Amino acid sequence: MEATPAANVVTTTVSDHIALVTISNPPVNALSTAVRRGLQRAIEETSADPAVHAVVICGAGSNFIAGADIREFGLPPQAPSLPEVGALIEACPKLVIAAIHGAALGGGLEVALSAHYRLATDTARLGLPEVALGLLPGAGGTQRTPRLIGAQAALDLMLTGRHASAREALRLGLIDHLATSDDIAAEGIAYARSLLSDGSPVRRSSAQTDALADRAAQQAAIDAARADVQKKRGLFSPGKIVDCVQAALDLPFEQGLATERELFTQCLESPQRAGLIHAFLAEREVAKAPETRAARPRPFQHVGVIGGGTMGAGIAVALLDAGLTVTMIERDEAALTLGRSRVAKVYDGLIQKARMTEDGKAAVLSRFHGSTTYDALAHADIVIEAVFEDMAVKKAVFAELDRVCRAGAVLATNTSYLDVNEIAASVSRPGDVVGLHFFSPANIMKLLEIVVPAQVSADVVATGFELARRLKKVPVRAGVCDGFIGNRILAVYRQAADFMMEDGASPYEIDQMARAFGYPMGPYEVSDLAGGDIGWATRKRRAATRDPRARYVPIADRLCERGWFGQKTGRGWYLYANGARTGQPDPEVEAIVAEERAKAGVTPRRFTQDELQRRYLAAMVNEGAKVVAEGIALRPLDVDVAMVHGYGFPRHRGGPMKWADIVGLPTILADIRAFAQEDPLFWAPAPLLVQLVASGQSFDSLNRA
Ligand code: T1G
Repeated sequence: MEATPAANVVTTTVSDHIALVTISNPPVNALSTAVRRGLQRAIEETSADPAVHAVVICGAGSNFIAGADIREFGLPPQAPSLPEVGALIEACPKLVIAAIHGAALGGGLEVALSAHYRLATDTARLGLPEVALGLLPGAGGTQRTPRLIGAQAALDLMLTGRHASAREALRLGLIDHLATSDDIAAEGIAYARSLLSDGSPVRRSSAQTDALADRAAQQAAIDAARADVQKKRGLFSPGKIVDCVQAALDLPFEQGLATERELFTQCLESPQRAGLIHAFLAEREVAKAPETRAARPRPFQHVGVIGGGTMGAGIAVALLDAGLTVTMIERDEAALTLGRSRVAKVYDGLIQKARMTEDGKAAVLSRFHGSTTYDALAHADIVIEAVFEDMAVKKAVFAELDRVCRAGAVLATNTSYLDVNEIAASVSRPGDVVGLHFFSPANIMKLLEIVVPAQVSADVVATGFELARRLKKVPVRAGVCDGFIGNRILAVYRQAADFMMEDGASPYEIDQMARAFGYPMGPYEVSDLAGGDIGWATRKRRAATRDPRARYVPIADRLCERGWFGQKTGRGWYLYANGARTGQPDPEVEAIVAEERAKAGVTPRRFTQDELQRRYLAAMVNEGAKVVAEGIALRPLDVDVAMVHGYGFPRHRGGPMKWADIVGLPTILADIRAFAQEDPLFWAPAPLLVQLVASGQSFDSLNRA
């Protein structure tokens, strides 16, 4: 999109004493330096213009203002700052009205709160989501919002980052008036006229006191929020937000503003800001693949799902939730009934939580069909196969699809590691075959690996991305290799964990390290949740091709041989007494670990948590670099998005490649070279990593290539 010349990002038209100030900075009217300068000029000029009695600020396009320009963070600040623009707007001697449609988020809402009156269209969304970027509202939001709506409501908006509807905003007191049409400029001008004719005074948010009057109640809300924040694993900015609202209660406005500025700067300098903004931008960048630029998706409404197991049923629910029509195919009626019940169970759960009605369920399931014959898919636009992970079984399914599906139908496999090229080559239309690798539970997990085989046509890949958009999934383009991006990297850092376990660390220490780093679970807890038998099958499958020189730790096999697969068998690495979802360390597991160490001739040693973390992450980053170098992932950011959305990598660290950039690639490479002293095969440094260090570049430099 052609950038709007700086001169035109803010325009002012005056008619009949009302100045209409319009911000036009596509795609979301972010408050770039040019917009801030434009707003400053507009307010200065209209303040000084005797013909102007009131000023209406609105946004062109589909939004008011989506906040500060995220891409400017980390760059040298340019004047005026947003707090200065806010102060100018608030100090304006003429009535200033913010006319809101679409998004008024972050700095965008702060601009509106600096105005004297606010109206919004019915579909507008208002919020202060800075916490999602590791920041806090840094343009007066933490001081003006509590003064308008009280500490509790303000903290709720700032700590959740959620978007409030216009009606809720009116109820809260964030806005004063609901527009009756979507013509926001006209609505704004009409509202300004009515305020002028009512003789409404200039009303500065910074001077409002009512909402904070009941000091005890406000303090209670702040204390409750502080207690809540302490539960949030290692996040930096939430605590600062609470400190700011405390300042809003305790201090005069200007001093509160100074506190906000100081704490905002601390958040800006925190690595979490870099990680979270990277995650925000990266999950939008991943949707831009060569195929989505080169081709348009094929239209689709009817999707077939082969298999009604856990994955098939989850995929069906995701498709139904996106408003698509679904036909599930199973080998016989009994299996089909099971598949149907798995789908229905999800909606029954929503009804129990009062998040759906029986009518709602019936309406969704009216788009859900089942059959035991493939002919039911003759008119399907897309078919997703989710059957047992066996090449012969997959090929048999695709042979049927090749027989019945209409020309132009997209044939997709949900395999998590099998060779998609081989599956494609087994049908008469390999150009229509693509991998769509969902993650369990498929109706919940955001990640969708779009696996691109050699013969696929660009519009089929583009259709995969469009499907992801419709399912509100985060798509990551992946090349064909064993495990694609995510599972391939998982296998390697899991090996690193097993090596540390055999060398002396307990599986519980390793899980503790991962949780301390920000993961919701450690690798052994994840194995127990997913089922140790899945990894066991992978290890057995790979045994034939494993490099005989490669180190192999059989401890996990010992547990699986005992049938200790995890939660589903009541024990795995942990004990799950009486169906508990949280496991207890198991002394028998530690005994097996000690026994296997002895067999391997290993004298166990102590590991610090720091060393555990360095090895775990170095293995992840090193394999990530190989995946990028081989073109399995387009860019390092694709690895980051896959690991954040599919493998629990802590979002505030941005992803393994971003984390490595923040730590410094020379440090990571030095670690890998040190670890390679013990095991040169496993710890062979990725040539891409060596090259980037040698040229002083970062992984991020490849994201921009
Ligand atoms: N700055 C720069 N670019 C932005 C942006 C922003 N604030 N918001 C969105 N974009 C880009 C985005 O990268 C994408 O680019 C395109 O716009 C469309 O976005 C001082 C510190 C507004 C609800 O956190 O939540 O203000 O990929 O795909 O689904 O206190 O974007 O096309 O090149 O998401 O319709 C606070 C972030 C900033 C809001 C629209 N604001 N944005 O959703 O489109 S911090 C936010 C959103 C701040 C002050 C502080 C959403 C949206 P590209 P999209 P969408």
